[in-house]
Amino acid sequence: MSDSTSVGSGSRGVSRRGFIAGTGSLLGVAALGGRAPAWAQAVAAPAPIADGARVSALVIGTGYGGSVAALRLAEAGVDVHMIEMGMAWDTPGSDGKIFCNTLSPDHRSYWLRTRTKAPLNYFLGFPIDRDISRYTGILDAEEFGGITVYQGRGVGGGSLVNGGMAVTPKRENFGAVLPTVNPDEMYDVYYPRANAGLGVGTVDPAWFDSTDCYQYARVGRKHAQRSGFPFVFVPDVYDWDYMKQEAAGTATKSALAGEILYGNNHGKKSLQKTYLARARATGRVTISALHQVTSVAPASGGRYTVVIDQLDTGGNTTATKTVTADRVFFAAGSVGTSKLLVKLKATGALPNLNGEVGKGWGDNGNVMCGRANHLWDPTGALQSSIPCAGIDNWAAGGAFAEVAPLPTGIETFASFYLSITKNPNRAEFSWNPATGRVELNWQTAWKQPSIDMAKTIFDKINSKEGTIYRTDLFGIYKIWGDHLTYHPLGGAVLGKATDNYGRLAGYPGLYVIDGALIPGNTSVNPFVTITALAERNIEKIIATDL
Ligand code: FAE
Repeated sequence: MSDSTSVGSGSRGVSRRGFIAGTGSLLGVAALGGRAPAWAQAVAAPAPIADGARVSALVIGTGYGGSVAALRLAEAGVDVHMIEMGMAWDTPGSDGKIFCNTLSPDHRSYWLRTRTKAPLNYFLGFPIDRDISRYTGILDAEEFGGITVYQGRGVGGGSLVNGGMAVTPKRENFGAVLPTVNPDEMYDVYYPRANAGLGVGTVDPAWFDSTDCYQYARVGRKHAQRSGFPFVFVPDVYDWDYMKQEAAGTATKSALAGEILYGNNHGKKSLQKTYLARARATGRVTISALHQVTSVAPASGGRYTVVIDQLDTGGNTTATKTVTADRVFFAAGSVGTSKLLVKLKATGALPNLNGEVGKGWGDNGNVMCGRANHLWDPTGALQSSIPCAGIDNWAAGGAFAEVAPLPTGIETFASFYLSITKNPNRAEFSWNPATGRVELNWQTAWKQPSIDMAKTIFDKINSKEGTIYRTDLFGIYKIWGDHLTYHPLGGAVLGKATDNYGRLAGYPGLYVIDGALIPGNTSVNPFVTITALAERNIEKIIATDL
C-alpha cells in the first residue's frame, strides 16, 4: 500500500488533467488484477507533507466532515492539506483486492491488533475471533472502560467500513438532534446538498421483493408489520444497479460476497469516490496518509503550529514533522477530535479551550440483538451485506432498528438487528496525566435504557411470532450486544465547545467540523447529518472568515 495519495502542495496542475469523478464509471471496475482502481490511478502520488511546510488550511482526518471541508475550501480557492492517520487504501494486496472479506479477515482488517475483535464475536456460542498480524488495518476497535468504539481508519474515514445507510432524520426529531440549528435551512438546503454529494439512493422495491439476497429483510418486514410496526426502506450510498448486476452474475460480487466491515471492493460509494474525488479534482487538495496529528498550538501571526507523526504500517513513528497552518479543521471524528482537544487543553497547548471540550459524548443509543426464527421461516444463505430496511418505533418506544444482515453464507434462521435508541446517557472525555491518555467515563450499565427501548420492538415481535432471542451471538448465553457503538457522537458540541458554526472558543482559525459537534444522538444513522452540518458550517466559515 502506498502511504500517500497526495498531489503535492501547490501542484495544482497535476490532478486537473481531466479527472472526472463520475462514480458510475468508477464503480464499473471489475477484477482489479493487481492494479489500482480508476479513482486512484487518476492522481499522482508525490511525497507527503514536508517538515517545515506552511499550509493555508490543514484538515485533520479524511472522513465526512473533513472531506466536505476540503472540497468546499478548495472550490473557494484555498489550498488544503489533509492529514490522515490511516492508510490510503488505493493499492491492491497480493490477492488483487484492496480490502479483505468479512469472513476471512487478515492483517488488513484491524488497526494495530494481533487478534480480530469482531462486533458480533460469537456464533453458536463459539468465539469467532482469530489471530492476525499487527498492521495499520482499516477498522479500529478502540477500547475505553465501558465501551468499544468502532471507527474507520484510512482515507475516507468511516465511509470505508460502514454500511452506507444514509438516513436523514425525520424533521420532527431534528430539534433534539441539533437544538441550536435552524431546521428550515437544513431540510431546504444542506440535507439535500449532502444527499446529492454522497450519492444516496434507495433499493428498487420491485427488485427487493424478488431477489434472494434480501430474503432476510423481507422476513424482517413481515415480522415488523405483523406486530404493527412501521417498516421503512433505508437509503444507502451503495450503487443499487451494481448490486443488481452482482445478483445477475454479470459483475464481481462485493455486497453479495459479504464485503462490508473491512472495506468494500466495488459497489459502495465511499468518500474516496464522491467528496474526496471531487476535492482532488480541484487540484488544490493534498492528502498525507499514515500521518497522525499529535499537537496543535498557537504560532506567531495568528497561525498554528501542527506536530505530525509519520507512521509505518506497523504503527511506528518514522518521522516527526512540524508544520504551520493558517487555519486548522478538526475532523478526526468524534473520538479523535475529542481526544486531541482534551489533551491539548490539559497539557497547555490550547489552554483557553472552554470547559465544554470533551463533554456531551453519546453512543447514538446503539444496541444489537438477534432473534431465532422458526425453521419454516428461513432468512436465506445469500444475504446482501448492505442493509436496506428498518423498523421505526422512535415516537412510541424510542427505537429505530435496522434489519441487519448476517452474511455467513449459510442458512442461520436468524434475524439480526442494530437498534438506534434514545439513550439519554452522556459521557465525558478526560486527560489522565498518570497514563498520558485520554479516557472516557462511559459505563456498560448505561446501555440499559437502550435495551429497554429495543425490547419495545423485539419483545412484541417475539411474542407475536412465538420466537425467542438468540443467545449465542455476543457470548455464552448473552442476548444483547451492549458493549459497543458504531456511532460515536459529541465531545465538542456545537454551541457549547464551539460557536454555532464550529469555531472553537478562544482560538480564531481553529474549527471542529465532524461528528464531535453532534450532542450524542441523531435518531437514525449519523453520517448524512454529519455531512449536512459540515456543508452548513463550511459555507458560513468561507463567507465570513476567509
Ligand atoms: P470519521 O469518518 O471517523 O473520520 C475521521 C478520520 O480522522 C478517520 O479517517 C481517522 O483515521 C482520522 N483521524 C483520527 N485521529 C487522527 C489524527 N490524530 N490525525 C490524523 N487523522 C486522524 O469522522 N453511519 C451511517 O450513517 N450509516 C451507516 O450505515 C453506518 N455504519 C457504520 C458501520 C461501522 C462498522 C462503523 C464503524 C460506523 C458506521 N457508521 C454509519 C458511522 C459513520 O461511519 C460515522 O458516523 C462517520 O464516519 C463519522 O464521520 P466523521 O467525519 O465524524
